[in-house]
Amino acid sequence: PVSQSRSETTRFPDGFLWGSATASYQIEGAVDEDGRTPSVWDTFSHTPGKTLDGDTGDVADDHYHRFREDVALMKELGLQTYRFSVAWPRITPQVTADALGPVEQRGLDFYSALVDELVAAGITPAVTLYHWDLPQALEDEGGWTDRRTAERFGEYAAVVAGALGDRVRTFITLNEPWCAAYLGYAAGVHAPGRTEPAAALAAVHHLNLGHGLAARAVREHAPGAEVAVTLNLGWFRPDDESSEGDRDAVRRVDGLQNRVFLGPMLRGEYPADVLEDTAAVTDWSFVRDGDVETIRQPLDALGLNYYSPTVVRRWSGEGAKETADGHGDGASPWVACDDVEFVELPGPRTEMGWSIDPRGMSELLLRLAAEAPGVDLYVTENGMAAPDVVGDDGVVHDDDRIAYLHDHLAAVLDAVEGGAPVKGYFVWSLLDNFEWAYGYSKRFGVVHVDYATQVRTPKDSARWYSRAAAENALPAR
Ligand code: GBH
Repeated sequence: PVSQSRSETTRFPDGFLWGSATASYQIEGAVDEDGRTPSVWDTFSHTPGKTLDGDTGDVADDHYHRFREDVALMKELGLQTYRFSVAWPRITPQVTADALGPVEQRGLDFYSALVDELVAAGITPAVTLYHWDLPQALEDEGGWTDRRTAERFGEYAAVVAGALGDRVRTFITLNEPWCAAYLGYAAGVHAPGRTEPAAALAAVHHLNLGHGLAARAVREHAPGAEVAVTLNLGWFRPDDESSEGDRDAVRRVDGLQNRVFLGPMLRGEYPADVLEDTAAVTDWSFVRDGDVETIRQPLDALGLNYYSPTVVRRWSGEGAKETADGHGDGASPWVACDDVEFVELPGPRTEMGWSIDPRGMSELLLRLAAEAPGVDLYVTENGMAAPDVVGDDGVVHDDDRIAYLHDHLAAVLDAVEGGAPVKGYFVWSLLDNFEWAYGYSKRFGVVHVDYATQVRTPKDSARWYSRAAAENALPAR
């Protein structure tokens, strides 16, 4: 693919952090160990037909037992920071909607040992408090549709912040609440697999509320740490810039994916047009007095996960509807958007079928910089799935991934030059891992994992990324 970047400098700002990211359920395995109880992803992945080939996270990368080896690998690659998530069911395994229950010390000990190992290796820890593995017991009482889940999440955040806050640089409250709410409760392709549009909007609000309560708890219990949240903002463009209908389609999806989170988090208000657009689905009566003030907590940093662009247009209602959002056959995550078409883009795609356009990276970073002045930015995820082709030398030669990372890092530089305070970049992912509904069929790692033996082998992209980190600059592709 041709680089669409305008950037001419290849140096990153001094102190820029080069890292990698993972998530608990995708790598840990050890699902029955040290008191852990099931999460919604255990239940979902063990339900026939929900994940490709029935794959589960039961073993995954066995990181729970191999974390020292994995930290050593990061150190060898010269990675400077590591974003991982804490599995809530390891910390308070007996949680119910009404009470947090006792803290499981063995769960805390695991993450504490991981943090110690990182610090000893000179790697800065960044902790995500919620990357989708909700305790199943909470889902049984309504999950994110119930505000008590948000309340318990705030209490759980206080426990983790208190235990790890002396050594962790950044706490990220939520990873991609868009996915948790809409893929989990409207499209049903993620756990808990519900397909109820009204439930998804209730989940949006209670995830927002959970963010606010957790941000406040981290501030109190880990006063030295940065408070952040990670959003997967969409980069939406109209099919026809001159069409009012297409531009309105952009407004609609931007409202549902971006502004419904940014509004309350940054400005303490839900966008009026989103409330109006969704009025036939819900009256939003789950929003109580004071909630938006709770959601709007001072933030030190915002995390952006960016993978691909989206083009939309107003659907005329005639002929077959284009559904390039990947939800053609089933329920849609796009609540109240029956008249929005997702347009199939020409050009390069990743193994996920996602289009590639690095310009979305710089534009979204610049948008965040404008909307949240004074707040630091991180790219908390970016990367691509690519086929598993191991060369005769036993190494994956993933030139396409190197090109993808190069072009997106160049787009980060564009944003920095445009004034966006981007402080670091976390490649998704350190390791090949359990790719949610796609199971082990999709590989995002810069390090290859042989699932039969658990042997880790850095791909060419890991070596290339390692050089970028060492030079704090963009190497040639
Ligand atoms: C992230 O989700 C997750 O945080 C991480 O756990 C996961 O492994 C990783 O990305 C890779 O999937 O359907 O063409 O319109 C990203 C989920 C990806 C959902 C882009 C929306 C839109 C692409 N998002 N997707 S398309």
